[in-house]
Amino acid sequence: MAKSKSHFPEISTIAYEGTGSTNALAFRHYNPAEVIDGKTMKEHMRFGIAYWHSFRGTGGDPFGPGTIQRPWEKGGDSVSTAKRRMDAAFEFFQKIEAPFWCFHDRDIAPEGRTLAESNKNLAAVVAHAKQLQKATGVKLLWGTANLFSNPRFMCGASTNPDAHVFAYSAAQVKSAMDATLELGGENYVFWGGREGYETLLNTNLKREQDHLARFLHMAVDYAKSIGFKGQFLIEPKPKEPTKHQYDFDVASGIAFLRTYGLEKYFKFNIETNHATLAGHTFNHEIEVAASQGMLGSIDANSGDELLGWDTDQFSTDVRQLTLAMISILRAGGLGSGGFNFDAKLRRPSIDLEDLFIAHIGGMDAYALAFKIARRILAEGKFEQFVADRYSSFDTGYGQDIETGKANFKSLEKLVLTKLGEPTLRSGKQEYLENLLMQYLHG
Ligand code: XLS
Ligand code: NI
Ligand code: NI
Repeated sequence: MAKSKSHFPEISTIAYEGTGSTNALAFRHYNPAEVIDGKTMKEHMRFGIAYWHSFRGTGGDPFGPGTIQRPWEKGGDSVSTAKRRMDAAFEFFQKIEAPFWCFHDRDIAPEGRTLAESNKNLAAVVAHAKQLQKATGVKLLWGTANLFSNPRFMCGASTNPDAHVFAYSAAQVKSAMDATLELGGENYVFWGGREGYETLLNTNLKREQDHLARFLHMAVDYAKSIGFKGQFLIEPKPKEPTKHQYDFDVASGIAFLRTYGLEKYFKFNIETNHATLAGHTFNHEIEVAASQGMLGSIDANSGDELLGWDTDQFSTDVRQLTLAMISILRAGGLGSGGFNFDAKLRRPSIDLEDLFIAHIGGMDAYALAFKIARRILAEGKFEQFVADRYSSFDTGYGQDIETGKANFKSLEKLVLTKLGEPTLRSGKQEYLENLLMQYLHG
């Protein structure tokens, strides 16, 4: 491949300068080369860059068009622009020290007038991406299909009332899975797009959910047929764009997958602000997935505490991320998943360097949270507290309850003859919150 000119000539590879640094274009906590437990930080964190935000986001909102202009965006929505944009993207991935990227089919290649034309465009750009991956060592964390932007998907994709749209969606996902396989993707994501409804007055909820399950079974079968070994991930979100999305949160996702015999094939891609929109904490969603061995990957971002929609901001909330990291590390990590920055610049953040600064902040916040969480787990104070809190189930009649040896009659007898009234123990929430503050702020 010809060595093209730099798209970021003024910015070199972001260096780790430590906490003493005041350089806005340096890492203060994420040291990619630092070895911890035999693995580099780069390997531990598995950061991914979301193509749709970082290279297709223009800052548009419902009140006005984009504000962000990039020098490589000339030549219209063509395959050659797509390739030039991708060159810029891979230069960015390298300079920001992210080992992974993620994409939707329609982010990377223009949609054609027909499906055949779209497939052709996609194949051309995927071939280009494959070369860039080889040249840079950047790998694909996951691929997915955009089944929500084109007007044909206005009433959903696999949950569309029209079988024609279902068929089209199947064809599109087939190509997106081919592309993901071709690029060695480690996972494939299903975010619900417009899989939900606006009003039950025009909706057969049961039929739509059956169709969604049928679609996912087809995806599982197709993956087997092409030898795709990556992990399938469901990304729950409670609302937006539809009023009610079927993959509402992790708990409803688990129920859905089990109802339709799909639980063996899927884990969850948990997005920080989707959790908040569902009325949960990020940490809660991680724990629910982890409790069933279904924690897959993270879409790292944040909402705004005053806004009730998916603002997709970069997060520097170290407290929240530390709590999330404790749960992730306790669950044994993310396996083939990673931390994908599903986050975008604010509309007035129009400088090229803002793209770097935003990711530096997100990466530093996660790296710092990772380090604090490791210390918390190593010292084991919270773990010990929780273990003690449940210790009455470790022996005697408590153990009998857990192992199924106790029943209502035996327990009634025990209370009447021996136990009497329980002794109350404090939950110590304030003590634990203060302890957390010590780890965070000394
Ligand atoms: C939208 C989702 C989307 C998925 C990928 O809210 O976060 O960006 O991550 O389709
Ligand atoms: Ni997401
Ligand atoms: Ni989102």
